Amino acid sequence: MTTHYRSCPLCEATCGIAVEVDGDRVTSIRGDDADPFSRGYICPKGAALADLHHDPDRLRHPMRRDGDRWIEMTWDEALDHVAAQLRSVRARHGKHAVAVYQGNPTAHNLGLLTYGQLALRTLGTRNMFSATSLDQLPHMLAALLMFGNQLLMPVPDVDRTDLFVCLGANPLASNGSLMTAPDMRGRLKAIQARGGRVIVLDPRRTETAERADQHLFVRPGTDAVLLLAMIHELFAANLVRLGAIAANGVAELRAAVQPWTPERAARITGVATSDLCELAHTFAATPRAVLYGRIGVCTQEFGGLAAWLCYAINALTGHLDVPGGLMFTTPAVDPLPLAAQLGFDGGFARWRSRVSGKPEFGGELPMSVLAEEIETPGEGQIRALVTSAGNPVLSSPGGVQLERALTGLEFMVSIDPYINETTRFAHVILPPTSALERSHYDAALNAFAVRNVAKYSPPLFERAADARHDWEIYAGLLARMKLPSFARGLAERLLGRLGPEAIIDVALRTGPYGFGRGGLSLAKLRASPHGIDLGALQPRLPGRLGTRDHRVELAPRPYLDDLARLDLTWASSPSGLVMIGRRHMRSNNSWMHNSERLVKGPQRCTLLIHPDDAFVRGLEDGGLARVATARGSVELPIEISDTMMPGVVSMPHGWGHGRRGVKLRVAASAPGVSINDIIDPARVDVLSGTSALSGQPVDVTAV
Ligand SMILES: Nc1nc2c(c(=O)[nH]1)N[C@H]1C(S)=C(S)[C@@H](COP(=O)(O)OP(=O)(O)OC[C@H]3O[C@@H](n4cnc5c(=O)[nH]c(N)nc54)[C@H](O)[C@@H]3O)O[C@H]1N2
Ligand SMILES: Nc1nc2c(c(=O)[nH]1)N[C@H]1C(S)=C(S)[C@@H](COP(=O)(O)OP(=O)(O)OC[C@H]3O[C@@H](n4cnc5c(=O)[nH]c(N)nc54)[C@H](O)[C@@H]3O)O[C@H]1N2
Ligand code: SF4
Ligand SMILES: [Mo]
Repeated sequence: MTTHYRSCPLCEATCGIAVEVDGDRVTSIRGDDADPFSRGYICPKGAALADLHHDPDRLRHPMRRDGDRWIEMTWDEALDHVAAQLRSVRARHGKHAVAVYQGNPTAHNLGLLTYGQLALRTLGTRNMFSATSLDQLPHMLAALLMFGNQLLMPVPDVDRTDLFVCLGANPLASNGSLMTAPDMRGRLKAIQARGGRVIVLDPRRTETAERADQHLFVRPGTDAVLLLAMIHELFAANLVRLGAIAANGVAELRAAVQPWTPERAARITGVATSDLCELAHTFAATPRAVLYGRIGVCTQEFGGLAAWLCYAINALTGHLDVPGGLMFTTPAVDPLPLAAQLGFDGGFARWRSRVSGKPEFGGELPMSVLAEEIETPGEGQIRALVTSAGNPVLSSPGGVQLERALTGLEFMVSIDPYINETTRFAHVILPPTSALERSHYDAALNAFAVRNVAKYSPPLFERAADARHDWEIYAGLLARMKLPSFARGLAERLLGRLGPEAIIDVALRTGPYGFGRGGLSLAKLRASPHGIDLGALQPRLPGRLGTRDHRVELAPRPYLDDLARLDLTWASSPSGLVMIGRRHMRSNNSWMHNSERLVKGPQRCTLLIHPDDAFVRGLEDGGLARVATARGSVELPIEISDTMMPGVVSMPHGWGHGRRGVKLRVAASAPGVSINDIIDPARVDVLSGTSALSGQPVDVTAV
């Protein structure tokens, strides 16, 4: 029996885990008490890493599809075939005919972050897609327009704040996002223990709200109105104090908030005028306070505006770049220069999508256009698709339309360990090693951590014979693609042999903690298996800013222009039933329902509805509801609960495993239904192109 220490790569919390191994079996996974960041915390998903590793449904060899049958291939056969197919499509239809979709685990996988990025970006296609446009794009856009770099997203300094205002996030279920902070329950308790307060604004009284000092229901999609009115009140009460921040746009912002009085906002948001004003005053008056907004503010019709205003309100009250406020990190591996070198450049609306004219962001198009770009004939049509660590059939709105589109592709390859709702359409699946067979460094998530930390995890198991890491799959493909110039030379000669560790070592040595004797290096991290704490967050402005004049932009033009749309939409008060999502601690997007230990217990794919809304529709707890939109309907069990705001229902995403051809034996036993089958893909934040996952109008009836 041996114990290995490493980081859990499943969510953004990056918990330290202690994995006990007997031969080639994992016997237990616990929290690592000696990890300086997570201090022994672990959630139920951490232990499920063992299930993923041992899962008999996890693919161990490349697979080729022949109709409904899957046939094993050797790696050479598979990589040769995939490269030849992609080259053929490029030769016949041009480079934009090959589309790419990168999913969420990319951010948790060093090989995908480095080699995957490089390989996919060097394809040179405009049809790049990722989970970004189903997720944090509005935050990235705000970072680009306000701070001058799309990766410069500030994080809440939870460990030193005295007032944590949480808008559209449920860290007690999600374990935090764009806020890497293991054990958020403990960290929020610590705020309260030092006399501070936690305030949650959410259409559901969530797990986080239950433990907060105050919870306010806010109507889905109205956060921008709420924040505008709070800023209106700040100006009206003369409470705007920028502190040490140098910023442009204060006067423009002041003018922009004038129409948004607290009284008007109350009618739209459902937050009482007195509560809204009190919140603004308390926030301004608390020296160490932070307002943190996450996916609930991003993935809605006004996600762009809301994400901007979340950052802006912190800046206006002197809570940006100060301890206890919203801060920029100093990660040991700085992703800003690294991303630029890997071809991940910033930019917005430099071009628009072919069919419906949605804006590019960071070289990617929003997921809301993938299906139409495949299905609409003409110059520039997508003919081939590479999916990498993603399951867009379940994770993007319009799942049914996307399924239809996928069947029309000339070629599809998926780099993925499972035959799931998406990859079953691939012609070839290239499965990577399991997370326990490869090394790990949180190159992305450390940049959003509430403390500066660094930790390297070596591979735990010797990889299975004939298994390939994600990075090796990409290196193999890139070499065989015979792309012109740069990529080919670099990939074949250099990167093909080095591996992602070498990139991290160089980045560590040249990073902020690397220089001089005793500086950080991979060797130093190897000698510290529990990880190294590099201290609390430090003020970074103005040096860190990428804006031309090194000042924060408080009122970028695209946002001011978008206010007219907000005004038009909320000319009348909201009505009708709308739907939101929710996350559960024992689930992780769409791909962890094949773990017995995680899915056991009561069915979690249910419809939450307020008692009054249930009563008028004759719905009974435990009965079956039909939830319908113009896109179709799904049926699922009803859970009546006063944790819901009246007028709002909730169902989780990532379910719907009952589709034909899915090879997930455990998930098939409680398949659930997919919310994204009925969310309208045309509902987007028009400004940023991000899908509006939240606030979908629905009809609910008893079955
Ligand atoms: N309605 C609704 N839709 C949503 C959301 C919502 O809140 N509501 N949330 C959105 C958000 S925030 C996100 S991030 C997306 C997620 O959307 P996706 O990223 O598309 O989906 P996941 O469910 O994370 O699927 C991950 C895929 O990666 C594979 N995988 C896991 N680990 C690895 C690995 O190491 N290497 C490789 N190559 N593959 C791997 C899994 O088998 C699975 O197929 O969903 C979005 N969709
Ligand atoms: N257990 C688990 N953990 C996860 C994931 C998972 O699937 N399961 N997914 C991971 C991923 S990919 C991400 S991006 C993060 C996301 O992490 P979080 O942002 O914390 O995500 P959620 O838990 O979905 O919390 C979003 C909250 O927004 C609320 N909400 C919905 N619409 C609105 C609105 O219009 N306004 C406001 N104010 N609130 C609204 C919802 O009720 C919900 O409570 O979680 C990550 N961690
Ligand atoms: S919270 Fe759970 S899933 Fe996330 S890193 Fe920690 S153990 Fe892993
Ligand atoms: Mo996400």
